[in-house]
Amino acid sequence: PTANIGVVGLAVMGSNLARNLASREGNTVAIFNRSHDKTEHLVAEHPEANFVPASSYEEFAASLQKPRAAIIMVKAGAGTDAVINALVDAFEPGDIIVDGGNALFTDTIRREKAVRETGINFVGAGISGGEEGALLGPSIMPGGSDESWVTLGPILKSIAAVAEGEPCVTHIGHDGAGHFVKMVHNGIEYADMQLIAEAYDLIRRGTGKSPAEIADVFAEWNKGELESYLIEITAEVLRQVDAATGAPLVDVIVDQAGAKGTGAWTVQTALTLGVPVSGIAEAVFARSLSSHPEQRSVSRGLPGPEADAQGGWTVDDPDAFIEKIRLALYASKIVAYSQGFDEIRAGAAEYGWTIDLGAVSKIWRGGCIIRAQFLNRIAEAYDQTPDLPVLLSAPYFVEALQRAQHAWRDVVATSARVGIPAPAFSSSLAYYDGLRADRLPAALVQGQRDFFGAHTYKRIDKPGTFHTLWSGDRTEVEAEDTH
Ligand code: NBP
Repeated sequence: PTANIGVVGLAVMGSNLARNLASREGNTVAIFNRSHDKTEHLVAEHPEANFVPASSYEEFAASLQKPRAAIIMVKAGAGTDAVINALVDAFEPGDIIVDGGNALFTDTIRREKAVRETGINFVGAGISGGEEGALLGPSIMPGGSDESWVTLGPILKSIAAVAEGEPCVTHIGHDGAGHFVKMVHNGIEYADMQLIAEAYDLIRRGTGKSPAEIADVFAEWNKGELESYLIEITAEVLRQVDAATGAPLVDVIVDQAGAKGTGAWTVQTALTLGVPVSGIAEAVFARSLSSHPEQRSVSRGLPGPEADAQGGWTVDDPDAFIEKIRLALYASKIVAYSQGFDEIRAGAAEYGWTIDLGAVSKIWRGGCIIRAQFLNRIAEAYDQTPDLPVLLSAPYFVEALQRAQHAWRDVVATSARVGIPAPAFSSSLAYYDGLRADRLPAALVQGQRDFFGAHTYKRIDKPGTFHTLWSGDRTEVEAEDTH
């Protein structure tokens, strides 16, 4: 056997990952695909690559040095289970099976448990960066055992993106930890994209600037604290002119955003964990709202405000307005990341993972869709205080929020006043104000709960659990803690 790593599944992601692996010094890559023509095609297209093609799982296993390590890149779900079963049959105890697809972390936990019984290591690895990342260097989020990391670590480091001299891969934690973190990465990505879209919409409707002019605004923002891949590509998309009509491409694209489900997973998981990822949730819901044309068409005639953005409203000072939106975007982005890291913290506590949050932010600096300068600030915050209860309370972010908050409030108020939906901006602000509140109306909610369901409450002035006899004489009694 000559190969030190294998790839199963040679569609676009697997092919690119295999080519990336083969391009690195010292790697020989065993390759296998269910339909053999894809394997032959890849070998024919890349005669320079160090590939060992296999036409069966047995041949694939025989071509790998021990402990064998293979990365699966097939359609998530039933395909992944089929390949795992075949590899478990062909491999031996001590070998390593990596699922590099977008699996739901609970599936990864289940698979890891089942595969572990055979003595084989199973590693769920989140891989971000799309096709280009797979080929040139993705951000990689592997879970799995410490034992498998010994073999896999050097191989994954050799193919990962590099940010400021460091490879964008770290052992996230056991079993499903890697896919959990990848899931939250995608959730943050949804929020980031929605916030940028809201910023664009407000600028366009408030200033009347063309998409190409707004592209210049984003290109300028990309030189400052908002510098990121998503801001960069936003400028590119806005600048694009449709060849068929000559119109800005963004005006030709149907305004319905699709989703493959990882954003929804992030929110569903957060609901189960009790983590308020409201910005991410609004981003997922905004895509859902956009994708109901039948509801939107019957709602078009609904009344709007007097100063209606659809009726020729414009701002007096476009430059000042744009700067306010930049600040609102930055503040809301801080909230989105803070919520995402909160979910990782809560997931780690729930599933017993030890996750270094600073290390997570560092491996997102390159290769992945949310790569940004900003992630260095997050790493610094966790370096200073590893058990920070909420990211936005770190000194750097407090200062940034202080600087941004007036503009943020102004932008949210304006959007409400003129009827431009800014769900991610406004929910982020509500979250921020909720966190910093001295007292929340949750006290009233708890009172209501006690009224109709005898759910009890705690008092601010003495320990214990209490209930008011609402349907009796309304005196207070000490109650059993029913929480
Ligand atoms: P697809 O998701 O389109 O899957 C196609 C591959 O799955 C083919 O190799 C196909 O083999 C194989 N396959 C299927 Br379908 N069922 C199988 C089975 N029962 N047994 C064996 N092989 C089976 O490929 P992709 O777009 O390259 O994505 C691969 C993974 O990467 C997915 O999990 C996807 O979610 C993830 N992904 C990630 C990113 C990212 O940015 N990180 C981007 C895109 C995709 P065949 O050739 O014989 O049909």
